Amino acid sequence: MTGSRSTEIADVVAWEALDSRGRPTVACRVHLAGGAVGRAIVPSGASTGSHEAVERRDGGTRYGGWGVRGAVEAVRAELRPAVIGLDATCQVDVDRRLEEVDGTPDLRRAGANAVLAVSLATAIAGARALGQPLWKSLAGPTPLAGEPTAGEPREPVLLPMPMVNILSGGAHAARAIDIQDVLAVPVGAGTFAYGLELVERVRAATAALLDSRGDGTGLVADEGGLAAPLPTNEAALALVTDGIEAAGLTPGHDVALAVDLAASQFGTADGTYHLRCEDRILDRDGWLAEVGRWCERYPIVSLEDVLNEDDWEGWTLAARTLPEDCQLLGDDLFATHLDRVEKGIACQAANAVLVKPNQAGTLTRAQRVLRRAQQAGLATVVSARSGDTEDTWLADLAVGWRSGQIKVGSTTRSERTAKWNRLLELEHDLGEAAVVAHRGVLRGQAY
Ligand code: 2PG
Ligand code: MG
Repeated sequence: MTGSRSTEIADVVAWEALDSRGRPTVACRVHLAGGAVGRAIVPSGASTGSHEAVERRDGGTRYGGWGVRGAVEAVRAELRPAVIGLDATCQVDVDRRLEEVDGTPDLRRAGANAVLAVSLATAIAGARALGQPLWKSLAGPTPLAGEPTAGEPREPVLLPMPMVNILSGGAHAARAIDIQDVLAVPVGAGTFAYGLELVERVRAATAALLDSRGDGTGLVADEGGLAAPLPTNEAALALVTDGIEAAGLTPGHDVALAVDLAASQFGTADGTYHLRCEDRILDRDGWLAEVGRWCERYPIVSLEDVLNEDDWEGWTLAARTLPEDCQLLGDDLFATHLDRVEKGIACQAANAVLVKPNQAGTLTRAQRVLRRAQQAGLATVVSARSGDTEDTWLADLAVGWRSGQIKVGSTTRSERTAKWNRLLELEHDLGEAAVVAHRGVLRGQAY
């Protein structure tokens, strides 16, 4: 479909920017014929799954090999000419063209970072041209080829329940402990703003506890959370649960725990799990039994990447043996890939899907994954990356796509607060037209 002239892509500009870890990343501006401009900067993970769309990095010595000049050049020389003239409000068409130009399933040739930069900046430019906030232009049913992205949002608008990083280990905190993130979920909050207030109270109280125990709070993890070399992984769960109590809140009632185990990071090729900070190696059954005990002792409502990313049989077993009321969330397992989500649905491997646009490579691919998961009754969580940027589009995705949950990192550091602040703005502006997701969202309810 050829859009009205004003929404046609007139130019695409890309350059090398920095992410929150100080690594280069692709930034992009899409200019439309009518004057609207969209700008986006691509995030990047540290504990990347092996089935993600592939970022293009320069290698060599510059920036330790993390440079993206090649990806920027791919935008200029290949992606730009391919999308000029397309209608920015027909996201499916733009994304399909980008995928065709790359020509590889995982977008490794031009680079998934190059492709996503154009995809995102197009969506933002399209929304501007329509005079709509981004969340609104992303709302409505999944568009088909040739259909404009915008649709009428369902009422009430659903604000996501936040999942907030309190303490980190693994790849986000120099492997101080093995599990990657202990997060707080304000399950008892009736508004987004109050939920954020509760989890910030928990972060501050947990920091004070660490300080009083002499473990210090000088270390800041990649996502702004606390980092401390604790003696065991379980100690991290105990610490944050104590933090909830120290904040004057009831664990499980006001604020519960979510854990991103990121088990592929310490799972070994022979199927065992190597807990280095405890000097223990467990087989799969032993590891699942350990996690099951944690669920009995601590108010855990969500477990992410509990097993290795390719252990489908193990995941099905985990879904049968871990507490039924716990969200079993696949990140590296699904890698925001439709085929992997289909497989997960077929073998009942998990009951929730983490959606990261840069794992998919285009917004359309990410949206299809989210819609398919929701259609199958799975819960969905949109997620930032550990190397993120000041952009706020993820907050708008969560609202427009009715993800129900969002994971952005801590309540500190501006690349994190930018997204929380955008959600606070939306809650303020939407007033009674919006509700925040209630705890049923962890069971795939409330879309
Ligand atoms: C994760 C993400 C965000 P990374 O594992 O869920 O916390 O981390 O971006 O490093 O993959
Ligand atoms: Mg994860």
